[in-house]
Amino acid sequence: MEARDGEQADRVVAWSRHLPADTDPATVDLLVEESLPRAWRARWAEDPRAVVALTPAGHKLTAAQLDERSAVVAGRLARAGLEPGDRVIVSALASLDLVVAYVAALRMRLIVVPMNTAYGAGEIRHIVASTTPKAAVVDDRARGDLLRAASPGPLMILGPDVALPGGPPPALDLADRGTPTLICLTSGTTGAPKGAVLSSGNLLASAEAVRLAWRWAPDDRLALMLPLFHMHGLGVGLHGTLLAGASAVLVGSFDTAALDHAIAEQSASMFFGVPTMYHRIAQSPVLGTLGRLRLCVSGSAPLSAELHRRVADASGQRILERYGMTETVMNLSNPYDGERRPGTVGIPLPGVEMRLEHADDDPTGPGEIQLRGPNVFAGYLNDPEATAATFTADGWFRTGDIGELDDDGYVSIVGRSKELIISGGYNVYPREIEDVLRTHPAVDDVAVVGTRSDEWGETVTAVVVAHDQVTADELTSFAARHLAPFKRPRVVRFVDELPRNALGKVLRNELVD
Ligand code: MLC
Ligand code: AMP
Repeated sequence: MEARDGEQADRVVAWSRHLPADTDPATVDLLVEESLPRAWRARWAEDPRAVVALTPAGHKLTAAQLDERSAVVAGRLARAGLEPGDRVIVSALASLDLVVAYVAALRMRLIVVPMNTAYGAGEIRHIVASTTPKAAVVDDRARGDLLRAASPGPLMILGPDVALPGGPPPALDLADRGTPTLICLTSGTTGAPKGAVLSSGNLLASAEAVRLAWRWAPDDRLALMLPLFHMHGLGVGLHGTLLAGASAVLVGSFDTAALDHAIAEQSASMFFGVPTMYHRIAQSPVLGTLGRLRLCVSGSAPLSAELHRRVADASGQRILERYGMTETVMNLSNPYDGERRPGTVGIPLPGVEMRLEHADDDPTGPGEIQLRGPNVFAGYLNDPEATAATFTADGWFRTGDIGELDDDGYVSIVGRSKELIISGGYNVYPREIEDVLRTHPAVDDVAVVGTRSDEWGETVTAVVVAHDQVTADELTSFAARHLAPFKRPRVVRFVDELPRNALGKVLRNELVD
């Protein structure tokens, strides 16, 4: 027991390096506000006139308006028959209406299923079948039609303005830390996409951890250019903004001119991006303006030390790299005060415990990153087997990422044990692409791998054995008809045979450049 207490103290010391010097780690309780909606309401009451979100054109939403309008939208949704625990797909670009609709859903304890706006019929069918939604909020009529066609029962298709008849608001803000709040489709370490169920406590703990670690304050303004259908934009960007009582400029999609506008004309103080965005920034005039921001964060994919240095040299901005995952929201981060070490993802965030599980007996080398903490989800929807496989017998979450610790406790991610390609911050699962390409009549065999790319991090590359005349363009177009555009292979290589081991497993490492 004594050893356990000692271990616990080590962990608190490790993450306390994220706290301001005058904060006693013993007083930090990430879940004290119990749920996101309760925490948000407390912020709105503190300063009802504060702007919480604005558009690039300058349209603003105040705390009081978000409180009032989200209650009105909750009244409409309740009148339409939605009840706590019902699932709602949300698939739209960021807008003030979308934020109101999302907050309304969480306040009345609907479970939100975020869905990429690039998804086509096949992906949509899978999401609808696995999450059985009652309603969907979309900003595109064609996507609404695909959703309706995919649904065996009635599915209410709504726009972000939720233009339904009004009704009395239902009970609001009753979520507690255990209330299921998001179902995010992800493949975890293996297999087909599964629904990771995140509770309000998971989401609150992570948002509070980064609020503390990054000194997120009410006068901060985030240039929010990430999509709101993935954890980076939603669980960090939007949840953190509302929790800090701060504001965000909602930019529907990323471009460097829009970032320049948010900094120069709308007083943005922070920017969060994936490495592809920093790659583009580094080649554009906005690089010179980046130094005006209080904080720039990178995550979702590895940021090369070279790009980190290039941005620092040209702008004075030392990007803070952090590491997260859909199932665990935010895990590790470089410190705000103290060294931001290029090529590393820093140290565990407040509340997060991390260990490296070594395949061999060498405790100093790389090992699988395993996590515990209030940020870690409880499991996959209707999939106890996958849930059991992703936790160790003693209750740690297996990330499938391979990490290495340096002498100062900074972690570098040096590989992945899961079959995953990360292109521009989007996850692509080789098996899904291979399954599609195999249905092409000319294809005998195929392996899909990620090859190195300066812009995208990894490029989806198909290595194909074909028995008939077929061109790379033909295969790419074929894939594009069945998959979201970001998943289609950008490179196709033809080979006579795929390298396999004695058990017939493709040796993917031999195909990566
Ligand atoms: C767009 N395209 C991509 C792509 N994004 N191709 C490969 N990988 C991507 N990520 C395609 C488009 O469909 C288009 O295809 C072509 O590239 C040109 O599009 P573009 O206009 O240049 O791209 P753009 O729209 O600017 O998108 C690039 C991007 C975007 C980097 C802004 O990919 C993006 O927002 N990425 C962030 C994803 C994210 O939020 N990840 C967080 C996951 S959460 P075509 O065929 O029309 O030419 C997570 C946990 C954590 O990982 O730790 O955060
Ligand atoms: P997702 O399943 O979309 O949430 O993606 C999570 C995965 O993104 C992690 O398991 C990592 O492999 C990767 N990832 C996130 N942040 C980083 C980072 N800073 N460096 C390297 N990989 C990262």
